[in-house]
Amino acid sequence: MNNSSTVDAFADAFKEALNAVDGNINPPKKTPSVGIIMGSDSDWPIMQDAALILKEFNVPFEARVISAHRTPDLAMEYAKIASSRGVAAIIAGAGGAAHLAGVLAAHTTLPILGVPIPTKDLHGLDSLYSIVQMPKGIPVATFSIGGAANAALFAISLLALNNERLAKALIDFRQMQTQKVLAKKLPSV
Ligand code: RP5
Repeated sequence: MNNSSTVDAFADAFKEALNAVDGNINPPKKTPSVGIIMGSDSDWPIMQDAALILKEFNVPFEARVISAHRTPDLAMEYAKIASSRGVAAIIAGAGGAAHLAGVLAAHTTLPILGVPIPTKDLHGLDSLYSIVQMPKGIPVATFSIGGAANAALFAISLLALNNERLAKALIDFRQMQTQKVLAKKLPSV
């Protein structure tokens, strides 16, 4: 087997494994447009906000636990073949020494959207600094601490560049938000 067929065989086996492994929260029926990756299942209460937004916009996604430190090979392989699997953007959430988004970005030119997870000791500032301070040449778009919903909306904006349905859905979403704000009432004093 030459080098490239070894890589192809590995990629095929990996693609199969991706859809079979437990912990693949949303095994995609359709090709996933967005990958939601997080360093631990403890990140899910934050990262599910991204999943809920993508579901609301009917964007196919997958959600998986992959750790930059504890499953480094998987992180690399996920990023390497994401584009060939139809993934157009990856939302990566991690807490503490949060290298996941940067490691994924090192192995793909797909847009990587980093979500700093709040932490007990440093309240997510550690996660924020770890994700936002990428070296020149390997960008990660960094969102607010716990900002998974905005990361998903940003991913949808990227997809909407070539998708009229999503472009219109984003406008509708903004209009709905406007209506909600206009309908707010303050208590009387
Ligand atoms: C990070 O370590 C994860 O992203 C998570 O935010 C944090 C703690 O992980 P667990 O100890 O809960 O698995 O890698």
